Amino acid sequence: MKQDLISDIKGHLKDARRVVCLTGAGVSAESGVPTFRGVGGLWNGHKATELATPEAFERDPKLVWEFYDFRRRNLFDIKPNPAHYALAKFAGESKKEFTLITQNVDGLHALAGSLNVLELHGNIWRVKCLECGTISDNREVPVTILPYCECGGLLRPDIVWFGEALPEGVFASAFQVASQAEVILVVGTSGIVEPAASLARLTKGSGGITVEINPEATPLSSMMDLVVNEKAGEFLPTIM
Ligand code: BJW
Ligand code: ZN
Repeated sequence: MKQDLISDIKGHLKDARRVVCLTGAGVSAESGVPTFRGVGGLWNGHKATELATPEAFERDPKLVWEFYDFRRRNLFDIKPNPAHYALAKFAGESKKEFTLITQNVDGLHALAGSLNVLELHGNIWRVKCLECGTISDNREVPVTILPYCECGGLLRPDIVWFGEALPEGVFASAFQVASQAEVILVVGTSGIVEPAASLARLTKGSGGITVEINPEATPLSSMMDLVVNEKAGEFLPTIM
């Protein structure tokens, strides 16, 4: 059964010219990064999803920065896992038009060697000024709390919180490649956060093959052409 799935997916990948992979927190789970909605998605009694809002930052920027400082400290020693490396290798060697779209802000795909990753939800290693809008790299660990811009404005993580628009150019590119993909691999995402989750629907709607890799079923599972209930780091290297 598993062998059949592997050869089915390999066949689809071989035939396709345009391939997209959408990843979520599950792709970094085997590196030791907690997922959002799984065990470990709590910090000091706060749900990660409750701190990742512009309202939480407005109410208590120090608390929200402490949460991101904790996440940065955790990430500091963390390495990409075989899933990140398999995707980077596929992009480099397959001669396909391959686009990696991630919801993750951890930067692990780039660390594994993936280029031009479309980061839908921003990056934890960048900051954005609330006053002048300047976006800059900031790899401080621990981060200064509270950090300020040269202009005097408060800096926030350059991350897309609930209710905020995704970076326009990034989402437009993701929308375009997902609409044109012949195969989309949806890896390690609960598929409940929009508009990211709809990228798989776009591919399906334009006749592409949809493949989900996730140890658990998700709301996207029923529309997928192929579903593999395996861990990304164990399965991706076998198909890529
Ligand atoms: C494994 C594994 C292993 C475990 N291998 N797998 C339509 C309908 C309803 C609501 C909306 C809608 N459109 C928009 C909304 C609102 C909202 C939304 O989607 N809400 C839903 C929750 C209901 N969306 C937004 O607000 C978005 N903005 C927006 O739409 O703006 C519109 C607008 C337009 C113009 C002007 C203004 C506004 C923004 C969404 C931003 C999401 N941000 C976050 C926080 C980032 C901050 C941070 O990192 O601190 O991004 S939320 C959080 O969820 C994070 C993630 O990227 C995202 C997705 O989570 P993900 O990756 O799926 O993780 P988990 O934990 O949920 O799942 C992990 C999975 O891995 C599980 O399935 C496991 O089984 C699996 N797994 N181990 C493979 N080894
Ligand atoms: Zn500024």
